[in-house]
Amino acid sequence: MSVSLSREELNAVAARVDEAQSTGGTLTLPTAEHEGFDIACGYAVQDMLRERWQARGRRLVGYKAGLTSRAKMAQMKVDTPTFGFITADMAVPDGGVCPTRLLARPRVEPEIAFLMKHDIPGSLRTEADVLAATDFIAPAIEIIDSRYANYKFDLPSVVADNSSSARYVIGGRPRRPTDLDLRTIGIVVLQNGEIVGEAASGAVLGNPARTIVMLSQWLEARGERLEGGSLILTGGACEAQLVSAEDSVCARFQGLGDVVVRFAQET
Ligand code: OOG
Ligand code: MG
Repeated sequence: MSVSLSREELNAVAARVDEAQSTGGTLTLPTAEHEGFDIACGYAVQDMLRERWQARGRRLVGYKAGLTSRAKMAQMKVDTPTFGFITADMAVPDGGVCPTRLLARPRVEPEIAFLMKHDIPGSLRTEADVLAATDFIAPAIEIIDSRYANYKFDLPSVVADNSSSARYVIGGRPRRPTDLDLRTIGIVVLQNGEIVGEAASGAVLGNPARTIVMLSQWLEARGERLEGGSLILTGGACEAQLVSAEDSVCARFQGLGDVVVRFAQET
């Protein structure tokens, strides 16, 4: 993979992303600041961010995919899925409170989460491979937070911002993958009691298991692999909704129960 910026330049971008993500600050687009900042540069910055966090003791628990549904691609005006990493301390308990103080412009989206059973040696090829390697499917709310003003970004920039990853809530009733038809799970999102989003799980690449196929292939191309116990957020099934302090959000998943989170300035 060719990267057109020097390590120093990429490191400087990673330091700015780190600062914005830690304080709820706003970033200027790396693509506007550095000529030639491409997707490879975005992932190089993301890797540096991951190293910085791991060095500070933040534990990697898995990955998130972004822009895997048409609704999300249309909303954000980009046309390729992206990946990011998630850490243990990003989790908010189901029914818990998510503080907004350190978030810039949080949004919520309903996602199907996978918990992998064991290490996946090579890349997975089919949806059946994915189901065989999956321990549980759980419903989730991802709380994304773009550090770019007005959610205006391009692919290399959003990748550098760890695909807008911020917090996540895993809840409901986890189920074995073979007990579900992963294409037709009905999802309704309520914000302060009003329906603000509706989708079927198949809005994500026809079947959210497809996200795991793409993720495992992406990891394989990077010389990494999907580890047993990894948690994967497969991508928002419908458009993300902006939230603010005092909002309460419930995502209701057919056969998988509800995921609930409330937002507050402080806890
Ligand atoms: C990019 C992240 C998208 C998803 O599930 O599609 C994402 C963004 O919209 O800020 O997490
Ligand atoms: Mg998402």
